[in-house]
Amino acid sequence: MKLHHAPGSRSTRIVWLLEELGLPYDIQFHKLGDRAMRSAEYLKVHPMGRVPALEDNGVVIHESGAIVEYILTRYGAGRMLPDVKSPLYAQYLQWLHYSEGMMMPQVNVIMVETVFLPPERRNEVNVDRATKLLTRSLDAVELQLENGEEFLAGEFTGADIMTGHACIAAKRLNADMSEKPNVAAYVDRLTSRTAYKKALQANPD
Ligand SMILES: N[C@@H](CCC(=O)N[C@@H](CS)C(=O)NCC(=O)O)C(=O)O
Repeated sequence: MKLHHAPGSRSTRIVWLLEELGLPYDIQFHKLGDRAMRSAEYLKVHPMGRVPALEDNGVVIHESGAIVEYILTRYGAGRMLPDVKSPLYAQYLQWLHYSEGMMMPQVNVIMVETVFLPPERRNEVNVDRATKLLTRSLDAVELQLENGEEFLAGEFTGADIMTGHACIAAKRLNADMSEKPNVAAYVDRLTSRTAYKKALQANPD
């Protein structure tokens, strides 16, 4: 498997997953903001010139959530994935998709308005609104974890890779966690995992 990865981006999710599963993989490194990500060659891999993308035995797949599902169903041997007949399966799918559907749009706005745009084009109103919405999106995660659950769908699953990573990003972007002790503890639990720490170390030399 060859993973297209840019450190500090969503593709960290896939490195994390591969490390959790102990699967072998190669990384082709990219740099966020680098024009090479829009080269004709890379656009054949990812038509939007984004990461992550995965190449595997002639298959090319992008969208981090789809890649998580692909790896787990193809290579996970039942790990990190509730049985399809279990009620946890619906919960798993819900939290797998919650991150890109409800959280990451706000993360994108904050990143664009605080990092990517030149200072004269930044808009604080957009940042404030996105930060408030991002903080609100964490309420649902707080509720899910309020009965002492450690993870979003039973055992640690692909849903924690997806929405857990979005919670980690939210904390980094100053979403207010003061009234969300369960989310704060969840983020600590995830970031202390060995596989997560290894994923952060995936950098070009
Ligand atoms: N929904 C997509 C989002 C992919 C995406 O926007 N990736 C960002 C990194 S977090 C990217 O590649 N940005 C580079 C760019 O826009 O040039 C996914 O989950 O894979």
